[in-house]
Amino acid sequence: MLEILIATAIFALVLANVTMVSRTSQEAYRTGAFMGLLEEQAEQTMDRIEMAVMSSEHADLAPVAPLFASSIDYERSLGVEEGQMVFDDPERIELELGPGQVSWLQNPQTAAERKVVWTRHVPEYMQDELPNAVDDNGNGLVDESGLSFDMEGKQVSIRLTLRREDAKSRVYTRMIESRVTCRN
Ligand SMILES: [Ca+2]
Ligand SMILES: [Ca+2]
Repeated sequence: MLEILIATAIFALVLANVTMVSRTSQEAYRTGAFMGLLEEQAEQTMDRIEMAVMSSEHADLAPVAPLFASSIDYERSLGVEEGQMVFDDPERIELELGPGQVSWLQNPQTAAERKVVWTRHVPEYMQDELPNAVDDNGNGLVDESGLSFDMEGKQVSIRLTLRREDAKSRVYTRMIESRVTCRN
């Protein structure tokens, strides 16, 4: 009788442990999956921004550090016709602070404007940066936004931060920094 009791108790303990372990790993999986999605979204958006900047032709795309811009206006070349460079419609990539999203616009601020949202979950300020007139993250820019551009010669630096809360109010942040060369 005692043996059966002990066996039952051990079985119950083992079962409780198994349940605990599987809950923990499910939790870890959810956390990892959430962060994975955020990373994927940041990388995909950065790829699009890089492609746009690399195929643009015009100078003065962005200010020189320590100044920065949270939008970039550019035109893509369609080729040369009768000795003249022909450009596609003007485009813009910008951070919209209210909804916290990065949008791509064609013919911005005209009747022919087209807009596509590339990503949401963009905070007002870059990772580790606070609105205090101090360069908190030590990158030479003060109070830079969740999307920022600056230029040095033909090189454009791009920084994108995504921040998102999961269902348990845990905050996840992913920042990607890149430097690309524009064509002109
Ligand atoms: Ca900074
Ligand atoms: Ca700051």
